Amino acid sequence: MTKTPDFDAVVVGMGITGLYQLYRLRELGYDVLGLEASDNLGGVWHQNRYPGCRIDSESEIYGYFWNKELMQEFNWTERFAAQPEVLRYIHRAADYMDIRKDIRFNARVRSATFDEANGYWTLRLQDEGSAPLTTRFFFSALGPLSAPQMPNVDGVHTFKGETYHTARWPRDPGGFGPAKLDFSGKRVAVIGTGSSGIQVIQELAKVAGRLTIFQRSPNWATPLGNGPMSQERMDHIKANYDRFIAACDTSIAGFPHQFIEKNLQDVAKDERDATLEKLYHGPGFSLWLGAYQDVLTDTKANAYVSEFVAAKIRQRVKDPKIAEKLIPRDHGFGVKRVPLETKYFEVFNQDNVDLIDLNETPIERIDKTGIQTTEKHLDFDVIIFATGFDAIKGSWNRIDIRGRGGRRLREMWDNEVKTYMGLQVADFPNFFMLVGPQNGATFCNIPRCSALVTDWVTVLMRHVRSEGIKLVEPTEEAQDSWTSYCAHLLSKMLLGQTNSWFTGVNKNIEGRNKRETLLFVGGNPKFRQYCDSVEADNFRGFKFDGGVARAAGTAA
Ligand code: NA7
Repeated sequence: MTKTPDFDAVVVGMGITGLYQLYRLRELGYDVLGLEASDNLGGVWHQNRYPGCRIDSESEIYGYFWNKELMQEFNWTERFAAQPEVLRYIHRAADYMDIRKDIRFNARVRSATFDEANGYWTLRLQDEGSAPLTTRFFFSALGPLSAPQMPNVDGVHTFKGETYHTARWPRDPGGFGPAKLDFSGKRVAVIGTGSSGIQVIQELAKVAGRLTIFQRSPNWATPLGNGPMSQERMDHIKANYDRFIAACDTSIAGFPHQFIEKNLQDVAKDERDATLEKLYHGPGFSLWLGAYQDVLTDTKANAYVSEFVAAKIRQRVKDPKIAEKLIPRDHGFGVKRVPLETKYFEVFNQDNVDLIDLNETPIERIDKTGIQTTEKHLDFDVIIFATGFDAIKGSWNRIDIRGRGGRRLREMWDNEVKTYMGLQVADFPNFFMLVGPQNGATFCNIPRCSALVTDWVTVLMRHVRSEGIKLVEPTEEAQDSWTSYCAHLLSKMLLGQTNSWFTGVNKNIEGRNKRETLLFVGGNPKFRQYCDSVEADNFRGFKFDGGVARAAGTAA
């Protein structure tokens, strides 16, 4: 290793996770740089500015718990904050970290190549005119949902009216929220009924002249339970933050909901129905992450809850034919991401709203004036694509990442995604992924769980610094063991047997029809225990400067 790189550590992606990792590395004494493709920080909260965009996590647990001053200063105004408030919060956190001076904006990384002779990474930016950067350590905090995906429909780019993708919404130049677009009286189409589609539909139904919803797959949405945050409640939260944090840290996905430690079938029908009723009307993911422990693993228990939610949809939607179309048939409750809603189902009782079931009448093409289905042509002023993302590995696939011997991460992952702890990949030394495939923070309340992962990576990087280590990478053996462990855990969950972005299936992308092991579903406490055991065992599974620190133990 002859040459000295420009930086000790570069963190790519300045969302909630990357900002914190950058800060922690700087505080450790590393010479750092943050790179962000966009013109400002905030990640998904900077980009996803569609009307109705908000968090499905209770506001008070969607934050940086390491900063006690910020926790005491910031007053959330709603129980589930809207996007502008979340972004304002992230900007305030950035003030506390004094981090903007360490970030280069409008810097999209095109490729990252490991230079074996010098033991560092060379990053090239999209902007051809910029010189490559070199860094010893390359941290990628790209976000699992940051590569927007358009539908693979003929003519998708030919429409002459207004088009928007929920994940690339125009911004209010002077504020944190969306640009002030006027949809009143307009004929608006929304394609997609995932979490984003449901949120935007709820809002636009209030103003659009005609709102036409193109639904391919309905979802098991449940009530969000939002409302204003009273000062009294905010004061209570501030006085009891430790308890709120503890509740998250002992729960499977970092939310303040715990599964009931009983199987559904073991509980008398009256009691279980009363419990499900209470959870359905409870806040946030109460029903998804707080019901009986077997609902997400046992087909019968799952079918029972699915039927319970189906009955709610039938109660809420006046037209029985439309209600049936809104009830999912291809998956049970909670085995895909559960969208949370506020009067979503009631939207279908409005005169200005139509539902097009794409299973009955698929879209044939989009043209200059509107959308042609197999049944009819509909003219629109606006088409909104709420068609999601090339999720999880898609964010990483957008960068040409090459490790030892020119190995391309993308090509390796076309075959099979393998990682150690969702943090590193064998033959890609000094390359770290945060909230990527198979990481403990990805199937989790991301701000909370990613901060815990970042804290742990910081412990590893402190060790690296104090020992003067130049190369960190996992052993193949540790990687195989971790990947098998993730696959084993996933196979026990019904969601592992279901096509969705959780399992890497995306009908809009060629070749993405087979399920993959992209998530660690063992839960936040188990992931942290694993991290602790690795640290206690002399960073088991990692190699430092080419030498094996210690043989990898079995993952379980
Ligand atoms: P999702 O959850 O991936 O939803 C995308 C929606 O778009 C979903 O209803 C899709 O139907 C639909 N879609 C995608 N492609 C098409 C085409 N070609 N034709 C018709 N409909 C289509 O993305 P979101 O942005 O809503 O949410 C992503 C995550 O962000 C969410 O889970 C939260 O964690 C935050 P499909 O189900 O594929 O049949």
